[in-house]
Amino acid sequence: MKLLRIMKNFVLTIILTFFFQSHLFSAPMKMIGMKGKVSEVSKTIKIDMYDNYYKPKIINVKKGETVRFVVENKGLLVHEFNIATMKMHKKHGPEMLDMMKNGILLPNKINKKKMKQMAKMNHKMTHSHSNSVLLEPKQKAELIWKFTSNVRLFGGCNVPGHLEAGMISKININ
Ligand SMILES: [Cu+2]
Repeated sequence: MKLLRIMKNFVLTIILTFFFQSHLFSAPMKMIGMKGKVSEVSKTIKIDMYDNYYKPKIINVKKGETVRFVVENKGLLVHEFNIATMKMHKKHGPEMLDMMKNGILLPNKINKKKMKQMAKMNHKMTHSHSNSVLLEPKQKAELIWKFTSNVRLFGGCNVPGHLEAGMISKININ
């Protein structure tokens, strides 16, 4: 009887684990907001990237607001501006490390050709998340994001070592 109960608990644990994992996979993106529409942009915020920090350090937005981020890399290294929770940044780090190990991400260059080749085998290597931009020195890009909740977000760079070095800006959602 005891064995049966253990078995039951084991099966239940597995079911619950699958349920929560599948739920969590879809949850983070909705939680942090969504890709915004150009027609709904109500504010433009300029983000300058340096080695290894952003200007500004604090970003103020409102809940429900669609913001156009104009991101410019003024540093000498490749940098990312990724809107995410701290937990998501931590998870994204290893993906970037993989890109570096595969020669896609070089200190001051992105090997786009290799990125395309690798993407056929592993979609993570494309790095085309709607909540981030990855830029070479002197490159500029726009990111339109709609903030839909009060969750604690950070603009961060997940190029290995950069976040730890201070390449992170706090996003205040009021
Ligand atoms: Cu960086």
